Amino acid sequence: MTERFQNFIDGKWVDAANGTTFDDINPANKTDILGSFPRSDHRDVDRAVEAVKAHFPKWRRVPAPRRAEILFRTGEILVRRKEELAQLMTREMGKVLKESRGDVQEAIDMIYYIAGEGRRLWGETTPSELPDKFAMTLRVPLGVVGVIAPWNFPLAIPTWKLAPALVAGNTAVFKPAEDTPLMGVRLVEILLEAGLPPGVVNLVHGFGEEAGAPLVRHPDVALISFTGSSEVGREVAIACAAEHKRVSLEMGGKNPILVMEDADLDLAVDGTIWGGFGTSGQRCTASSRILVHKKVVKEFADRLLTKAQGLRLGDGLSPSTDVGPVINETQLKRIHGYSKIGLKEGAKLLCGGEIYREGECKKGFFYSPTVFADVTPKMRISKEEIFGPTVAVLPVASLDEAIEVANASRYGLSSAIYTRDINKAFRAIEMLGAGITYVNASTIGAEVHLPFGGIRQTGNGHREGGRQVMDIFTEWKTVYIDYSGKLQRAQIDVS
Ligand code: UN1
Repeated sequence: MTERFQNFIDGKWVDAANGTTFDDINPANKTDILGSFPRSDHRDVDRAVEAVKAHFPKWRRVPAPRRAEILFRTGEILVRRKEELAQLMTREMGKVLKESRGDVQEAIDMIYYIAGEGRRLWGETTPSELPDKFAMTLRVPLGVVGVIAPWNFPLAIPTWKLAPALVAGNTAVFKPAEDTPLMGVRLVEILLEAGLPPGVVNLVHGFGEEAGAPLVRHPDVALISFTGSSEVGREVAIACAAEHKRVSLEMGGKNPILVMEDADLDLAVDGTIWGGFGTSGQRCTASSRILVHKKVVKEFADRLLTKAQGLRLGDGLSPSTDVGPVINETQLKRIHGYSKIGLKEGAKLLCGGEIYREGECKKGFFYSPTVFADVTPKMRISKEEIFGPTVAVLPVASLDEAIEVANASRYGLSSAIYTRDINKAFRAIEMLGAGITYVNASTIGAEVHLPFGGIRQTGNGHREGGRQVMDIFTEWKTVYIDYSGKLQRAQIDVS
């Protein structure tokens, strides 16, 4: 029988108020159901917000180093259970086991890093313009925050959001993606085991329109932290604006790799394979546009083709698998739709372009690693985020042209350049319009202690990771202390 999982609201594991459920399916084998989960609606969200709101006054007064200890313990449990969680993640989400281990590791890294903030959370002191007066700034929590997480990093991304939210003294309602609800349950269980008081994080499962939207609209939620598509992000931002609510958005990407004529081509091919087909291309940082100098584009494409054709598709739990399934049927069809668009637009299909149904793979949602050559900047496959194992190779005539094409995108998350010329590397660092630029490395693999985020339609000015993440989850409080014992007027009592 299918195991039945629940929401965690007000200290209890409970079903959705409406009693309905949805299934959690292994994308490598759709007959493997991991469990059923509550299909929540606004009633569950309202109860969860009310519960965490009631707990906020107490939690904010727990000293930050004590709050951080709970995070350190959470990290220790994750370290202990890393392998088991990684296996479950692969079963739930599909990515190959070594990447699931990386996902758990990224959660551990973020939790340890942010737990350190418990003994920092620095403000500033600065001289006052008046004598016998002291001035300083403090970070204060916002209150109730709403965390809406994606399925592609089912443990890492929720911790990017929950760890800083909690260390700063906020309470949170967490809605995991409907494709990876079990990882959400495990994370909340582990937080509770580590000593998090039950009212501090509530978990509400469900779909965006039914459970996400009421959270976004709820007047008692001070901040929405969202990772997902730019289309949904826009809706989230509009709804938040109506409530004057703070919103942090991490959205799409169409990340370019520039390959210059002097590049180490094998290195650039390896970076393209890893960035384009790792996680089956389902990262917002995935390398999806490869802008190659025309002097080397033929050679590059040949070598890329050989490597891409050598990739083995299969269940991510099998050690021989290079590329796992994509997340679900809708995405599979969408990805395939883009291959048809690419062909119609006149791009040259070098490999892939089809739903892969060999052997055991017919049980799941597999798409062949796909490479298009002779792609031009105007084609939709070089402009729109596909979020699948599809790479477009575009020939360019110079570094300047490559930068121009790279920047003519509605997105601006990650970027990379392969070159042995330090002048070109620095030009790219300066000119590429993206939140992240790699030199001689692929577009994926950001580290937790550096800011992560993008420009244009990728983000809305915030950065996750790094100490910068604390600017999302705290409000600045400015404090003046006048110890002169008399009325002193700023700007007026000047001598
Ligand atoms: C994402 O795809 O949403 O840099 C995040 C990377 C990972 C995070 C990706 N550390 O690829």
